[in-house]
Amino acid sequence: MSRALKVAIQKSGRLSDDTKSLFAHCDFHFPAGRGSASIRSKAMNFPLEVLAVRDDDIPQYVADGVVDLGIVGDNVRRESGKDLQVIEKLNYGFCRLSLAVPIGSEIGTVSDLQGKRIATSYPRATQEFLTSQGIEAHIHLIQGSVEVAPSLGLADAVSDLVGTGSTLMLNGLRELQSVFESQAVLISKGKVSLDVQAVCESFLFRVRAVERGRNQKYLLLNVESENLERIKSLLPGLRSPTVVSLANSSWVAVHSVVPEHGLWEVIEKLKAAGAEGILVAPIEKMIA
Ligand code: PRT
Ligand code: ZN
Repeated sequence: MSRALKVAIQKSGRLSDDTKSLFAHCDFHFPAGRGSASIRSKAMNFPLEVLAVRDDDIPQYVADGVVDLGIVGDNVRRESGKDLQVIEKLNYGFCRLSLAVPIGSEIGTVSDLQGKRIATSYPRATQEFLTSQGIEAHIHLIQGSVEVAPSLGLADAVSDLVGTGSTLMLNGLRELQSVFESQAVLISKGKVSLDVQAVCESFLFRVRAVERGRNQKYLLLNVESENLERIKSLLPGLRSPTVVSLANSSWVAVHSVVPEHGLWEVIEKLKAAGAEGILVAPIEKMIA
């Protein structure tokens, strides 16, 4: 007998909107009305039960088997120290854990951190990094507003999450070294249990289709046939692009799927190579 797949997600925070949008694009529908007040909700059209909790609790729930899967920042998975696998990177919630120091600080490189005080909410990851660099420093655990620790005289440096970097700047800090890059990930404790394996496969099939589609664009352009080979060489698509003849026989239309990352640079090169009428369209789902 199969049962519903249980997935823990962040209840309210930086990952919750993107996670809800991912689920909506996967066509998992939840009863309306109870909204953010409900911790547990069952999808109406798919065997899926979602547990909405604080992100810090998710690794424990996955490790204990309370849920089959979880969605958290990879930083939270790493810091938990639990043996949890990343099943899929979800391409949102991008940030990095970085070591930073006050702008006027004498600390210029990571090796200058020897013997210094570092404030962080990520003691495990920070300690692991320092150990890997052969540095002994004093780690001060602070939950929240780590960036003010140096100005309060509590620390010489911080190890904190950075998104845009504006929080560091506003607090007179400069990045010394990135410790690791993070993004939202789908985690599990290894193989999911047998009674939920088939449901898990179809859940992953949908998540992957949406997640891949989100990061690719459908690109259409027209080009004179004599420039076609140059255009083809610039398109890094899945396979070779589709080439369609046009009413004007010396021109063709080219259709291709291209990664969103670096798209502007590709478009500039395509234009320089003779592409005209370039259209970029979103891809809702992409089945590999
Ligand atoms: O309530 P709960 O415990 O569930 O949430 P939380 O407050 O612990 O986490 P939340 O919602 O702040 O973040 C959830 C996840 O989002 C993190 O674990 C990261 O994986 C990811 N994420 C992405 C970030 C950021 N970007 C980010 N910028 N988490 C935190 N920040 C902080 C950063 O440290 C800084 O203080 O946001 C502030 C603004 O950053 P800048 O660099 O853009 O100025
Ligand atoms: Zn948290």
